Amino acid sequence: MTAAAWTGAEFEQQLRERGRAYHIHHPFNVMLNSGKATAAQIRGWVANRFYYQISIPIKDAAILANCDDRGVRRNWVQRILDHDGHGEDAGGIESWLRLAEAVGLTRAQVESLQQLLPGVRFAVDAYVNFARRSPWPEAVCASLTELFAPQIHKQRLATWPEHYPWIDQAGLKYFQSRLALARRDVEFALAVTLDRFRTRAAQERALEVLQFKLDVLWQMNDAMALAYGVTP
Ligand code: AHQ
Repeated sequence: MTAAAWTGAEFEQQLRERGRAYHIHHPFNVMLNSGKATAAQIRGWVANRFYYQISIPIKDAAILANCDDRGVRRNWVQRILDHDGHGEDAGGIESWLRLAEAVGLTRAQVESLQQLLPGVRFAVDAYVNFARRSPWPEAVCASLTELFAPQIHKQRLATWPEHYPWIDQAGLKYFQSRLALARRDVEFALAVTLDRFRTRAAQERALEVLQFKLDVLWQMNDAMALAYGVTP
């Protein structure tokens, strides 16, 4: 006897409950946002997260390449523009490079990926390759870790200026920009997920996909904690 499918509200609640494994709870992130990080640990985090940032538009282009739904593509294409920039908007990758300069790195150091850790590279590449090889609704579902992202961006904006006054606050623009963009993106991705994963088996698969992406983010922090140390 197969279990009955969850209602939309029950399914959404199941997705949101996975937030307990979000990387806001990782000791490395807790250290960053509680003011205990050294400049070296912050620089390591910014340099390594750059690889995630430049990989997001590639991941989203993989979703577009696999997606046969024009309505979804019309919405999803905006994500690439948000990161790569368009018209007057220099984009999120440029904002991340300004964050790098604000924490004392050069653009060349970050763009060279010289500081990229194997564990970060492999986790991010796993995410991009998942998007390339999986049915596009699964890759859409994987982006739902952003259900929990506004909280982590708000936490940085609320704590970094006080804990790290040496960082020019103009460098925090990326986090500010993501507050609205993450909410907009995740609203659409959630609607697609609720619409496309209908049976209980499909809904359980969606939870597995979300857990995979939560593990990607968690592993990035594991690699950085091992390389740069973590202060509890
Ligand atoms: O800056 C982030 C971003 O642009 C995205 C896109 C989205 C996706 O498509 O998987 N996820 C994501 C995330 C961003 N920032 C992370 C952070 O901690 O700053 C959080 C991350 C996410 O929650 O997946």
